[in-house]
Amino acid sequence: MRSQELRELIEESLRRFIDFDSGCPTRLREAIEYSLLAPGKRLRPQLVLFAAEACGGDIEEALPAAAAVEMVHAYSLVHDDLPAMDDDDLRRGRPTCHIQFDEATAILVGDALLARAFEVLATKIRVGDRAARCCAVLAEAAGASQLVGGQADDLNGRVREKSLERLESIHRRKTGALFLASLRLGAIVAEATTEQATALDEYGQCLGLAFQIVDDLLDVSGSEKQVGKRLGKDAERDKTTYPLVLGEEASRERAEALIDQACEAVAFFGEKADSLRELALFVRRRNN
Ligand code: GRG
Repeated sequence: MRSQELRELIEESLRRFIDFDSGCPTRLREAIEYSLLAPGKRLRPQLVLFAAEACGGDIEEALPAAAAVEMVHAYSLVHDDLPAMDDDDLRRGRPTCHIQFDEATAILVGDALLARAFEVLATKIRVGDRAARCCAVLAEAAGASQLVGGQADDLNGRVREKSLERLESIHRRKTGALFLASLRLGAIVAEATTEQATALDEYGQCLGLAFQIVDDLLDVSGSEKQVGKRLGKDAERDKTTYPLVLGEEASRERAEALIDQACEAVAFFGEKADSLRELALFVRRRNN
């Protein structure tokens, strides 16, 4: 499937799965649409679909899982931008949710998206056993030991230890967990073999770290207009980053090596993993 078609399928599913009934107040609905349908890269939903495709599964069947993981991601961005967290006013090239609406609404948008993600998995993944496994995988990735734990450590560690080990531990949880969960969701929907699931896990771990290294590099040398969020905030907040710990050149080399490793991990899928390889190459050269 061409990437434009795939993109449209993802956008259409996102819209469809937030079609709340009349119990949802208009302003909340607008804020949810504003946040979820904003022009993001949709990397995580693509990972779900490409993983399913690599394992011989059906892309249409994986769409609810793709939408669910993007909902969790969008919730995390809305909450991360709040004054109590990263306090940002620009996201995806637009005012952040709490600036465009208000803080209480932004908190509720996150809450609603998180709940909806699990409702979609539980009700739209066709086989019951697979739906339950998808819920468990996404809940673990979004939970206190992964996404939320990584965010908590990141918020608490701004002026402390600047070791590579601590940095990677935060990113494995804050960024990597949702990448990995995306691949695992695709694998569950497509009933992957153990060998396929293991390869996707290695791909996901490498890609997640590479993505974060590139994110840190963009914060140092990217263009605010292209990236669509405020840059230079890591240094401003004394955050530990890859360029700070390794230097810019070594960070770039590490990202390259991780992307190569990700591509090697999925080599045995042959051309069925072409999309996964293309996505890894996009992460390497991305400027937004
Ligand atoms: C609030 C529980 C909670 C977690 C927040 C997502 C997050 C954790 C923080 C955002 C800050 C940040 C720079 C995170 C690491 C990289 C990241 C997740 C960037 C955003 O992802 P992209 O580039 O965004 O895929 P788009 O907008 O393209 O979807």
